[in-house]
Amino acid sequence: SPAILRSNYAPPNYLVDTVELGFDLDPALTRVAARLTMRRNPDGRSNEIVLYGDAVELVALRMNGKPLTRRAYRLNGGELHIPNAPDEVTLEIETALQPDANTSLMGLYVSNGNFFTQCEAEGFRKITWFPDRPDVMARYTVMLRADKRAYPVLLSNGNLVEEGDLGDGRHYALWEDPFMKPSYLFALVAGKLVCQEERITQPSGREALLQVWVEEGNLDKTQHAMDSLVNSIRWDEARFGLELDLDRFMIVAVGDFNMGAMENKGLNIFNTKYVLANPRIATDADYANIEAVVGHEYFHNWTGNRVTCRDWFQLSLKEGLTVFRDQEFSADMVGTDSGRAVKRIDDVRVLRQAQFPEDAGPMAHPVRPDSYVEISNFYTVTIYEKGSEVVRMYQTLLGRDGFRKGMDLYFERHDGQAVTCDDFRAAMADAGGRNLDQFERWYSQAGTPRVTVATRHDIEAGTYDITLAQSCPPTPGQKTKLPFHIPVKVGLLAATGADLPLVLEGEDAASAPTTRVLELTEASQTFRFTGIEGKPVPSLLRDFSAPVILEYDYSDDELAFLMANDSDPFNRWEAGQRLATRRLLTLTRMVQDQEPMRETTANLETYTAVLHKTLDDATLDPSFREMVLTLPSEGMLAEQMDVITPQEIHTARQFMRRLLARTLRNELVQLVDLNQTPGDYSPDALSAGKRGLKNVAMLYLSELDDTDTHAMAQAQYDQASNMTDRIAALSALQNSSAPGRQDALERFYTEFEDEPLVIDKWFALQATSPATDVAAVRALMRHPAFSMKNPNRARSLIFSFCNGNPSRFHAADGSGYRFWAEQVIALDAINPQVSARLARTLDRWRKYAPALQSQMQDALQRVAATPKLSKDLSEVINKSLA
Ligand code: BAL
Ligand code: ZN
Repeated sequence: SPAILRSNYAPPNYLVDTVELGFDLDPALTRVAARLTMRRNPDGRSNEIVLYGDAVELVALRMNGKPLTRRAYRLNGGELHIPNAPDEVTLEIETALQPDANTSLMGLYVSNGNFFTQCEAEGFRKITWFPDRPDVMARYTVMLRADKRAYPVLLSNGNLVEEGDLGDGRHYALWEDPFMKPSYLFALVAGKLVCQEERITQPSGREALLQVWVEEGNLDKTQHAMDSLVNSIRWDEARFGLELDLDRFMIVAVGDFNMGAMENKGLNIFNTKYVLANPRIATDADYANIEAVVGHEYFHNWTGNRVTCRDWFQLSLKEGLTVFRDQEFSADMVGTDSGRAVKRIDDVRVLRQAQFPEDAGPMAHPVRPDSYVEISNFYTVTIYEKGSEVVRMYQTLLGRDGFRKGMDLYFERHDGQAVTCDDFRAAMADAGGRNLDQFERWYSQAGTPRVTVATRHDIEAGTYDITLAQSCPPTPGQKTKLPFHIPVKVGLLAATGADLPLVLEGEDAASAPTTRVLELTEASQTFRFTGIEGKPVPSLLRDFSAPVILEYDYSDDELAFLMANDSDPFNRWEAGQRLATRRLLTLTRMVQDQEPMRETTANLETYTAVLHKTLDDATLDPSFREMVLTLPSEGMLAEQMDVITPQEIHTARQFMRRLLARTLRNELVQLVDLNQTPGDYSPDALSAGKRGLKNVAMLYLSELDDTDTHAMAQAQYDQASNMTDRIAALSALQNSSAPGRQDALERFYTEFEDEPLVIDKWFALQATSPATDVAAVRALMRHPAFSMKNPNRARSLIFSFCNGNPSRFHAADGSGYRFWAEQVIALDAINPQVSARLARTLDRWRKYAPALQSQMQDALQRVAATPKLSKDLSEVINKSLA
């Protein structure tokens, strides 16, 4: 398939004013009648109408009332061209589809007997032929007709204007969306569903009906999603002055879904995983994720729907911004400073673990890509998470108020439009009175910049120089890079641990701040601070102020000092991670060299001493202490190595875990005792933090694999009153030789057999256990509860194994890679988006040790040689092998 290029963008030749859609819903054969009123776009290039269609049968096509003969239009793959069209056009298009045969979960499909749609990015063209591109915005009216008993609930975007019976057991509902929208925001839902609802009044006095729709039997799991929705609405009013613009806002949960959720105007469709929760089935992490995703989709109503993307290259315009908004929302919901830091740490962990590798691999692309083959492959951590970091940097550069002014100007200028990342940057620059031309490189250049720091203290002059130098490695299609505009937040710590006032040379010393943003815009720059008597310890890139890799040659003692004293909680955590990473990489090298790992040579004392102190510090949030106690993941460590050897990383990390468990045993036991949360379950940050700290301690203790720790995990499993404690205990049991481990696993299954989201956890727990090899995964695939067709289930077993069990997946005999190839191929025939995601697992094969590399290459080539691969999958495989 040919690549689509950003440079080829041309405005549409025709605009669509209104769209009337009529659906006769039937799982085996649904008929769709579309009526489009269109007119020539003054900015268009010609009088040719271009429509897109994908695997949808064209039954009839009429223009201005007359059937179009086969000679009057040209069909060219997925495009239908009508040349020489009049200036004003009414098109009537009839199509036929088979929703129950649609396993791609794009367009109109059936899940558990109900109808759902997914149109972003290009699913609408699976429903009808249409100018399916985001810069074509229209007003939609939708008539749904279906059997009343099988499909009592009929939903679409906007307001319900009419409903009634049609005779012969069928009924109808007519929906009207008052807002112009691109086709990717169209949605319909039909089926047996029930809802929880709530009415709210907004500051302007406008009232709105909020609904959360689920299958019957799940009504006891909707309260948290509803609370999260109400909180999201309140937060967007308070922080950005943005109100809900609809009379009715619906969330619908569906068990078969490719993504997390979808922001269709007024009718958000969600993966059940991000809606359903009660203490019995959902963990603290699930509760937090639901809050974040409900927020994310709700915030899209302004950043995405009211102002949308001109073309799909601008995807980060709405996604980066909306991720930033949901991150800020979640942080504000926690409230405390160290709670905010924990959220920040979580987000940075995702960025480093997933986005940095993407940016250093064959799929690397700028935040605003220049080309794609299949746009579905570009719903990436770069577009989302790096995009969010780019938005965060505006806030860092302009301040919170300046950023708000920029947002206000953005809406003032572009409400109702389809715009570009440049438009957003212009609003920020103009509102802030700043030149942000160079900042554009964050959108156009891929790769993670490296910032190298050198310092120099001149005792006599009392000056301290910080020299920042930046570089960025080559990425596909981009050999050389120009300097970025990088905000580097810094502080300087005195020997007492206190922050020093930061006075740059030539500045007035009065009221100097203790944290400031250095703006690095050149390849190298030196910043001179004055009035620095004793040698300070620099705290660099506070709050992770830019998505870069920062290198500075800290001594172990300096890191321990920062870990104990830094007023910036992010950097306090960061210092601990740097110390741990050093130890772990040393240990990994010992394993590689077949040297025995020894505590003394591992030089762990500095690290464990300061860990002791941190864990005992009851003034620190439990969730923060949990973060400090968590070692860098195997994936994070892999990122630090030139040649990745997963087995050795695993062995070294396990060694360190056991060592820490032995060294800190008494503290860990105490943490378990002191952080119990008796009484009714509450997902609030403090309670969740306590459970998190207690459970991470229990998991460490399980490494000791003795009767005491077995008994501790078994007791927690038996007495757990919520899923967080239950699954943590189950995990600790699985991580040991406890006699009750198999029995607990079986009991867990029986108890939650009817809760698909919990059975996903059951599969995932086994898939990620170092005890589970490929053979065991294959056996689990034969379990009656396993299905390849349900994305959540496929992810819970296959993805969890391939991405979350490195020591087994990277088995020396290549069995993991052969398994991967088989599953990628099998999934592609069912659902290309899911298979292309799994394909990404091997895209960095060149980073691995040669013996693994060649087997990975074989597996990739085996997939490449398979006939009839989807566009999605072949793009990923071709780029990986290129
Ligand atoms: N727009 C696709 C799903 C999301 O990012 O919300
Ligand atoms: Zn989004």
